[in-house]
Amino acid sequence: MARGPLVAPLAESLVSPASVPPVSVPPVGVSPSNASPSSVSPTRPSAGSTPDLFADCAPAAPGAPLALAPGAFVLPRLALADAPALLDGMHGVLAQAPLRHWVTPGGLRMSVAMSNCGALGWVSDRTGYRYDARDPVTGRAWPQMPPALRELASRAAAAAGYADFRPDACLINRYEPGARLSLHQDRDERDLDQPIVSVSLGLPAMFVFGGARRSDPTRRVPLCHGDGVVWGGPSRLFHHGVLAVKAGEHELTGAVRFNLTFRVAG
Ligand SMILES: O=C(O)CCC(=O)C(=O)O
Repeated sequence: MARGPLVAPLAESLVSPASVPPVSVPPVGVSPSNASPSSVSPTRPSAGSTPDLFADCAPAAPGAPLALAPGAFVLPRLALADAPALLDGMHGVLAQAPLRHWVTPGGLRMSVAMSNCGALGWVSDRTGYRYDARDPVTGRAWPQMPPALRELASRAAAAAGYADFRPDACLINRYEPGARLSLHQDRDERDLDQPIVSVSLGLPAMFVFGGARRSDPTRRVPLCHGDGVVWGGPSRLFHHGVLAVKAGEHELTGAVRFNLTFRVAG
């Protein structure tokens, strides 16, 4: 996750649920190479209704990529079958590099707990945001990226039209109910030609995807267990965030949501 100078700390007000109209992302008959913003037609629920994320997240087979913005795609349930192996691999990482709540340069404790695997890990403290080859908590190199994670990331990228994606960083985010990630850009990575690949596991969440400017319109994208999101090319630096996760129970993760976000950072 790249949060440079233009990226606000985790101020809870940056993503205002009231100002972000909920939309669903209907299937569209486009391939990654021909997507345009108009490929997604927002459909709003009737006034006053709240999207039922749990109903939306009933297990389903993987679906065709849904165009979200130029270069950005939702990959419905892409990781459903791999989820147990992904969670096994992730827990192996967390046994070596436990989750922790980073502090932002502004001194705020992030509500999302994080850890990393791969050659580089995303860290934050009072001195800034950066990628580091060592876990500042343990002093050791980050655990290796489990093959199941690496392979899934490459497959997701390929499904969105990005061939040969070889991530060297996987950020593990754990959301307890109420945890959220404010609107931000991922821009600490060295090679911005490489996409970001994100995989959701466990409780559902509402992902918010905007544009190059913080003030650009945003759309809400419900993310379910097994969903992938890939953004790169023209949307690589688009702002995004996650609204506060609602309480619930998932058969594989219990009361939390995990997100694995893969980058080529170095
Ligand atoms: O949890 C998510 O779905 C998104 C995570 C994210 O935006 C990030 O790690 O930069």
